[in-house]
Amino acid sequence: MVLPRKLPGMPGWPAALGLRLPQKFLFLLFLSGLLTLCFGALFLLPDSSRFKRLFLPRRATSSSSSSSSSSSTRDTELPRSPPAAAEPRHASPAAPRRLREKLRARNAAPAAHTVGTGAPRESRAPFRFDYERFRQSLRHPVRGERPDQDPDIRARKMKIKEMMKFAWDNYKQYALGKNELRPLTKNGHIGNMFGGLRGATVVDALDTLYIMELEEEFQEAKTWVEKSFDLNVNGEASLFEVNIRYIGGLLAAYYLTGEEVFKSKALELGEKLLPAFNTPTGIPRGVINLGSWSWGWASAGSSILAEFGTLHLEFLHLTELSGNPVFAEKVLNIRKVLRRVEKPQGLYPNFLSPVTGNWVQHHVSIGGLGDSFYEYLIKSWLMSDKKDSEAKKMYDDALEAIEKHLVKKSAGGLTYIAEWRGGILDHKMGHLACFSGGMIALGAEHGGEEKKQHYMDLAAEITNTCHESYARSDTKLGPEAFRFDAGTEAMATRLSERYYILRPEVVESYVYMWRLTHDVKYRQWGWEVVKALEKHCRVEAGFSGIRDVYTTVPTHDNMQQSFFLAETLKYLYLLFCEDDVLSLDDWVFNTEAHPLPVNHSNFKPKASVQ
Ligand code: DMJ
Repeated sequence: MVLPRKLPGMPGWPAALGLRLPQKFLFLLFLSGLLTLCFGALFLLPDSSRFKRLFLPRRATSSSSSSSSSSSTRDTELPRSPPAAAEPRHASPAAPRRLREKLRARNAAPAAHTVGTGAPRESRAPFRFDYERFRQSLRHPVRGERPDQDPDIRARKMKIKEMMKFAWDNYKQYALGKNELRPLTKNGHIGNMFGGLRGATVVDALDTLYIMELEEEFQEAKTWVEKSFDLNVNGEASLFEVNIRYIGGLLAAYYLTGEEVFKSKALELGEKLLPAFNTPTGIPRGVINLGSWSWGWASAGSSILAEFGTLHLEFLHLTELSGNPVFAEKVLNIRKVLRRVEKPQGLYPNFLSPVTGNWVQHHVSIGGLGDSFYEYLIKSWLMSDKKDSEAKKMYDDALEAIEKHLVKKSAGGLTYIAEWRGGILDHKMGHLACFSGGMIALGAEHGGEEKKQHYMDLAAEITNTCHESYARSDTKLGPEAFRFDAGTEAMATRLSERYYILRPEVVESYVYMWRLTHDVKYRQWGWEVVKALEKHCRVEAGFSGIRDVYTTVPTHDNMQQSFFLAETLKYLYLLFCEDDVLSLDDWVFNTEAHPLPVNHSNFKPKASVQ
């Protein structure tokens, strides 16, 4: 500290008090402490304090003056970060102020069910999502029988409903509260993907039960969530799996029914996922310890594209429902890192270091490890009511690179998407990659006429190839992966790739192709799957995967996967519903087939009745 020099003939004021040097020093120290204290206290005054407004610049106080100007009214309506004490633990170092401002600007745009549209509120009033307003914004009823439906089509739909009831009843009887049913041994399976969370099948099944109007079964599932779904668990969980199955399932159940329990569980669980983002780049690691509020890392290494790239839809809805911007900030930051990193040939490799933000190795795939990242780009754009043009551009560019480098035609004329290993192609397509027919069709709808036709053709060709992988097997179910080499076309060549675990991706593409073309072959292909499931996968106490699709005396794997109820049966059912049941105008499906609503930005609520 520099003390002012005493001028000749002018006693300094501490000196004027007759103090010695050490005393002067202590006095000044005390004085500066007092000043700091007074200034700091200004920030603790109530927002309305006139005194505060006198001393602090207008911006710092504006959130309090909600009624004083239209812009500040909007400001108070925006989602707010939690109190300072709650946030730092999760605050990513890479979540800059600009991002927050962007998010605020986005949320300020008028939308059907966006935070920030409503009458001015008290700045401290708790945030409440307006569910009624959201329901009004839907353009179609979410479910329900259509009286004029063709009786044969209706009968098929009812058959699929019966399959769902059978799958649920057996799960309930033998495995309720466990994650999956083991239908041969008639017991439950817990596994290690969900970090101690239980009831994956319950949460995954909720919206399917609701859509199929299995009312009693839906109530059973809801009661389990209310009474037995425990979030205070300890253990290592996959961030991706917890997000797509649990968060996605709960969000969809809330939006469909308005039952608060689903919303509060989703938000509580969402909070528990936030420590995963505490990395130098803000790119989350794949595994998180749900019991720990600390860094919670269970594994080192790289993060997987399909995992950190498959959070966007759910996290935006967590912000939408809570008013807390932190969730959206996390995923917008992921977007930013991905936009900046250099893409080899325009492609996105599957592994990225959460520490450096660089690719770890150059393996590119639209199947496992990459798949739903691309899906979430196009669906982010659709979910934003086509406002998120950044996502659309990233999707368009990625698809162009994929088409240029990975899309191939076999000698027999089948179009497929190969995998890429540092520039060398692996002529293999995984079952997981078969969702891409539906995705490309969904995106094609929104290009110009020429592009639209081009991408619809590509989507149809890929879906046809995936159908071939089913048609060429003895069970009429498809293998985990199929190849196009050494004279093989659309068949597995390795023993380890012959299994079928009740996966949905092929029927998922049938649904999109059906809804967008109304070509009846997609319904026929879907019905072939129903028959094959009944014949080869239905056992006494549920449905089971099989170990080899190329033999008609199949060996069962004794597992009824939760995604069979969330996705496979839901997509099959929707294939035989009218288009306005979970209409694509109102909903996007997350990668576990949980419907999340489109944010209708031009929606005007009905004038309120006086
Ligand atoms: C599901 O959990 C999701 O569809 C995920 O995106 C990929 N794998 C399974 C189903 O095969």
